[in-house]
Amino acid sequence: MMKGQKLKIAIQKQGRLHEGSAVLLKKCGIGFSNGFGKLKSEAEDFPLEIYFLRDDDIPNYVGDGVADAGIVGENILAESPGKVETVERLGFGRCRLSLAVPKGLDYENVGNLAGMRIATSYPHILQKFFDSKGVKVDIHEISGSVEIAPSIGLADAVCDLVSSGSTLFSNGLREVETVMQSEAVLIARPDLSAELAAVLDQLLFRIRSVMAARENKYILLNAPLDRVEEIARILPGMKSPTMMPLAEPGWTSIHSVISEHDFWEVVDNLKRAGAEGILVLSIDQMIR
Ligand code: PRT
Ligand code: ZN
Repeated sequence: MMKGQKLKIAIQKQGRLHEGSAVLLKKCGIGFSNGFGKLKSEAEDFPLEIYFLRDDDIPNYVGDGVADAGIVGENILAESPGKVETVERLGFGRCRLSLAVPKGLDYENVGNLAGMRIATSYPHILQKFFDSKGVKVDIHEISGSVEIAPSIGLADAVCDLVSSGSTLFSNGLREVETVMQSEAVLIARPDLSAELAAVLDQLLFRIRSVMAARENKYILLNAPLDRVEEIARILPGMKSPTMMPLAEPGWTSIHSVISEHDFWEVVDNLKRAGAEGILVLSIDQMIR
């Protein structure tokens, strides 16, 4: 494996997806250096070559076969769909592409925007959105600082990426419509050689283990033996909870894995059922 071909993966050089992409690869046990100004880096212990690029360029590099795979926001893919396959959603870089209007503007539905000038860096996605609603607008493509367009008289409304909403708020804009939801995704060329497809599969296996771990917690607790049955019902675990006797007679320690989503509810129920000394740990990888 180490001697064969290397999979070339493109990640954002700097910006909002850089950190998440680099941390994900590192959690997959893939070590690499990304020194300032570096264009590419070889992984130390995995047949991977990492390219550092601008996010907008990643789908094209992968589509043209310069890179084999990449990590990019769905918003970028949707704006310029190319010859790439989406392999996995990665659960970070979450945001939404939204329409926003000046605070004072009356807004009830998209029909209110008919005939207006709308500034955006996502003209294709936005055109499709308005076509699907049967509303005609005047789309102005601008490449950055979309949020200031209304205040300088360049547009009546905007369509931009939003995460916390504070940029819109501080520019006197009100979010009125979600055009699309987005998160980082792993993309790949559809025509990978069998050898590189196998490397991608191996990488994907690790990525899925890291993502599964992120959504789960390891829980340890002590319980009186006469409460074990009730507690086991609250803790489904991966198969069934592990039990280990405590030195104190009549007590046992119980270990299990719980989902982060209903975490607090489970902990409350455990306490009510008589669990004590509850410890919760995060998990690095979870192999299924
Ligand atoms: O240099 P390069 O071209 O690679 O980077 P870039 O400046 O084009 O992109 P970058 O780093 O800003 O964003 C990369 C990707 O991160 C985007 O394509 C999205 O997939 C994702 N992402 C997630 C976001 C945001 N959240 C986000 N909030 N991208 C941009 N924003 C901007 C938004 O445009 C607005 O200016 O943040 C501002 C809004 O944020 P809030 O928190 O105030 O709502
Ligand atoms: Zn960009």
